[in-house]
Formats: sequence, C-alpha cells, structure tokens
Amino acid sequence: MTDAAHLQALAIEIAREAGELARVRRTEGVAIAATKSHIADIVTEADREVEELIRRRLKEARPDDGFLGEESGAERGTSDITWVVDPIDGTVNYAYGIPSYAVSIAAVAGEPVPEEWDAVAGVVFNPASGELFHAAAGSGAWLHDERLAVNDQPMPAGALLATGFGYDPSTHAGDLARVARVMPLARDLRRIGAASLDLAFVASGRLDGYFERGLHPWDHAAGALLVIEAGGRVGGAGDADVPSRTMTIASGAAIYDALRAAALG
Ligand code: LIP
Repeated sequence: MTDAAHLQALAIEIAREAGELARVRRTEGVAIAATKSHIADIVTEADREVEELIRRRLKEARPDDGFLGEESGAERGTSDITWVVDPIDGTVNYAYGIPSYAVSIAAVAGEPVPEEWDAVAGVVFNPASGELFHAAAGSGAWLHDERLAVNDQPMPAGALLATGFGYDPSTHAGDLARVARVMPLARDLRRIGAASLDLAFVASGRLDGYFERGLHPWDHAAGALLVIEAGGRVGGAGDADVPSRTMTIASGAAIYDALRAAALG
C-alpha cells in the first residue's frame, strides 16, 4: 500500500469513529462551550471532544506526524506529514440540528500552510448522511466506491454555485456584493454551511462551483484534494492562486477563470 493510500485508510478509519461520536453527541443535545472570533463563531463541547479523539488516534498511529486542528491548535512533527483537521465542519448546522456537517481530515506533506503543502490524502465524512468522501493523491476522488468527477459540461442555464458568509457581520456587505458580482454566472445559489461539504459536492458534480472568503486551512484542506482528484481546479486570490482566508474558489476548468474573476472583483 502506498503512503497516500495508507494515510487515506487511516483517515477513513478515524473519521468514521470521530463522526459516530459527533452523531451520538448530537442526539444527546449540544452544549455551546465558548465563542471564538465573534459571538456567532461557536465551539461546542462535541467539537472539542471529537478533535481530542482524532488527535489521540493519530498520535497512537503516527506519533511523529504534525497536527493542525481548528480547536486545539498546531503541533509540529518530525515526519514530513501534518494532519489538518476540522472535527465538526459546519458547527452552526450541527448546533441547530441541520444534518449538514462533516468530519474533515487531511494529511499534507511539507510546510503545513496551504501555499506550501502538498495534500496527500483527505476524507470528508457526514455522519448524518453516512456519506464518506475520500481521496489519495493520484488515485482519484471517491464517494464510498463511486469514482467522482466535477461538472465540466456546458451550462446553458448557468452554474449551480455555493458560497458562505463569515461570522462577523461587518464582512457581510462585502460577501453580498460578491454574490451580486457572481450571480450573472449562476442558475442558482446554495448556502450549505460547511465548506468541506461544499467542496465535496463540487467534486461529486452536485455543485458546479463554490466560492467563499474567510476560510481556515482546516475548512478546505481535505475538500480541496477531493476537487483536484475529481478533475477540478481549486485556488484563491493572489499570484499563488491557492485557497486562503482571502478567497477559496473551486470548480471545473470550464467556469473557473470566470468564477474567480467575478468572486475577486
Ligand atoms: C464554517 C465553514 C462554512 C462557513 C462558516 C464556517 P466551521 O466552518 O465550513 O463554509 O461559511 O462561516 O467558517 O466554523 O463550522 O468549522
């Protein structure tokens, strides 16, 4: 088994265990543990408990690897691999009981920053739907055992796009202005509330494209690999054209340049 395949298999195993914990905690009732960047930016007790489980299982399996998690921060490893983890992406959906949230686990090689890393394996698991999206670099993107491909067909009615809005209300005017710039490309817009699922849906052809400002590395690390392995493009702003806090863009090649130009304004 290649390193990428091995890392993918480990991520799948851990994501399933972590996702089941998140699902059970949801049935027991969700407690808000704290707020972070803004009063709307919540973290639940389950977020913290699920990330602790993921971090513990990864340390048991691969003690020399690094870790970058939404809730417990960063730890440099001595191997070339860093695990980039969002324990419950779509936290507000999770807190409200909307069944669109996911455990997102990615293994990256190199410097643990999006501009530098090479994604090696990624898993996005929605415990509410049971859907597990996964990819290993060079081996395609999959939903269980179904091979995925982005939509690159002509879109005479326009593209089905998704986006998201930040927790800070002061960013909403800019986000809505961006939507206004992008809408001429769109047949309709979806707001799913979990970046990892938005990206998984682009990879699976359920969306034609996705754009969002303000994402963290753990929001897009696994989902971006899914899109690339499904034949799509992922990028952002600036010359490096990689996902960043400034912008994340994902689609098939047919609409990528137009979507990026409209989203960046
Ligand atoms: C969320 C993203 C979503 C975005 C939210 C939030 P979280 O991540 O997945 O796309 O619109 O503002 O950033 O906070 O649920 O891990």
